Amino acid sequence: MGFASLNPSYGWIVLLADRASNELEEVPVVTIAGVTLVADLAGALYWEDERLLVVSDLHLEKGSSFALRGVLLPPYDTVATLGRLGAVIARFDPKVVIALGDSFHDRDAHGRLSPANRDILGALQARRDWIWIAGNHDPELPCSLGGSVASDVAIGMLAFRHEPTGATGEIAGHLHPKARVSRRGRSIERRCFAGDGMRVVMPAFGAYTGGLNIRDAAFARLFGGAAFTAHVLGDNRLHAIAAARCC
Ligand SMILES: [Mn+2]
Repeated sequence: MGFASLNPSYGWIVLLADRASNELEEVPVVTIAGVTLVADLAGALYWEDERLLVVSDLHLEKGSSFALRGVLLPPYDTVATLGRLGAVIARFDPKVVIALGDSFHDRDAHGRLSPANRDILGALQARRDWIWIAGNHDPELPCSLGGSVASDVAIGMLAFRHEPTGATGEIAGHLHPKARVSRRGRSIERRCFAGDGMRVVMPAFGAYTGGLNIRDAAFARLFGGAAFTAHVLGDNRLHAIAAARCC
């Protein structure tokens, strides 16, 4: 895969050449501090130059976490989330994967991974640099999980951390942004990337994760008002919608 050309009339779309078939394809992108990343509709970002894939807030074992407290959810969230992650990894074949924190729903959640899910995770990690960024739900992850653990990572113009600080070039998670838009009298709410060109907050990737509406004050504080864009994850494309137009 490689960028063919930027289409300035759309801004967030480039033409991507599939090297194998030599076909051109339009893909959505999000630009952060001058770096253009492919936005995958599953809720991941891919940095072609670094062959780096980033996902946030997997919240693995959320189902079993609730079960421990007597709230029964179907216990299939981990296998569903790992399955979607596997599909994204197969699409991009990244050299580096960053899990941007809250990868596990609670401090002990990694210990509740079933042997089968542990194997699935191990297969995803094979032949890649895997970085677990510490989140507030999973501040301490053991080496036995594979990969390395970090509080944050800086590469070139970009900084990867769990909780957004608003710094330039920051890719963060934690807030689980969702946007609600009304169209023809119908209101829909979908996960989104929230960004203003200099920083972005990623959607939660996990199967059972809730979301925070981007009109919440937490986003206004981060972006200094509503001058940012919701890159909304649609079924077939990414919809760039001004935050001020969301409700
Ligand atoms: Mn968090």
